[in-house]
Amino acid sequence: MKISLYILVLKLIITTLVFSIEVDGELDDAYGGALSVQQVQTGFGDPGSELDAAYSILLVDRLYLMLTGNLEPNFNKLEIFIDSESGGQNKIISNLNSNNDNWAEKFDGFTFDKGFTADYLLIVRHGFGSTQLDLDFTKLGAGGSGGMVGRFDPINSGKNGPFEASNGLVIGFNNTNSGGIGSDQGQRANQEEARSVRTGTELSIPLELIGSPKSEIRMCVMINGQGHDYLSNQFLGAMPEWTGNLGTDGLGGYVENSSLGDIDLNDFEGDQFFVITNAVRSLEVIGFDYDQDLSDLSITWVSNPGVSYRLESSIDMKSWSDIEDGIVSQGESTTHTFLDVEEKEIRKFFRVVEE
Ligand SMILES: [Ca+2]
Ligand SMILES: [Ca+2]
Ligand SMILES: [Ca+2]
Ligand SMILES: [Ca+2]
Repeated sequence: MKISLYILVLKLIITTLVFSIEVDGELDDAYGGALSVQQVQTGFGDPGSELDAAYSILLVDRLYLMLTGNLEPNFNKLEIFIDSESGGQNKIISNLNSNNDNWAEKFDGFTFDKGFTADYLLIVRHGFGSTQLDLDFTKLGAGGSGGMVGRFDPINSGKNGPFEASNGLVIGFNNTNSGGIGSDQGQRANQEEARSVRTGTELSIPLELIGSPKSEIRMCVMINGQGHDYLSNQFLGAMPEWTGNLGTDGLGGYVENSSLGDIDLNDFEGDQFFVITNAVRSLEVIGFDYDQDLSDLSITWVSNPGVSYRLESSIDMKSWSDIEDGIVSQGESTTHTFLDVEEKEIRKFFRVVEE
């Protein structure tokens, strides 16, 4: 017999289910597999600047992004273009955009692959005081705006995150990777090594900030030189084998006082963007059943494969105690059953925590 009486309790559970993504510049298991892996060794030094792989997960109202690799503290720019709305710019037109950090002037005429129309840009600069990270956020196009939303110092603050910016973005940064891809510029990267890197730049982006996207999100990630005018060969989606640094002109040359207008990503094989198709995973308990005859209590929740969970209970929602841990995920949903539970014992609050 299933009792509807506990629907009230169920609602309370929904609000307290917790997934554990820590924004600390370190890859969490909850991300799952890589969405994009580097194909070419870096032309920006090793250790220097490299992009090994990209991971992402959407949870409730946030997009989490983990870019493994390194960013040299010489003002190299990590540029993350986001296509999360219809419309936007397939070709960057300088005077349609906010020119924070002088990016728009330098990208004037730059063209993305067919199918990518940029709506937002995140810039991570590394180098001020040799240790600091600056974060810029830009909404492209008419009515858009851009500027610095935070300055953080992972080295001197003694932690890798989370650091919260003024607009709700959260960043974590761990630059200690010494493995991953090598620096024989343009040669095929060892993708197994690239996948083994677990540190780099991690971001938590409020979905509201990027237009509350309802369908897939596309990202074009690249590492640029200090003036936004000398591109490396480090892109995700990755450049094809034998691609060296693009430079200013797409051929590796530096052209003073010029833009990246000669660069058209359609000229490089494959898509230099990746797609985040994960439907938003709601933190949801989907079943709470008490069998009065057998005195069995079953709790079912939406789960991630390959992780484990802990169930906790509370009588006041303030202090919580473990009732079971190490519950191995059963896949897309997980059910845990407690046998012989007295009815008064279920008049409590329950919550599920990802371990
Ligand atoms: Ca993390
Ligand atoms: Ca778009
Ligand atoms: Ca490396
Ligand atoms: Ca391309």
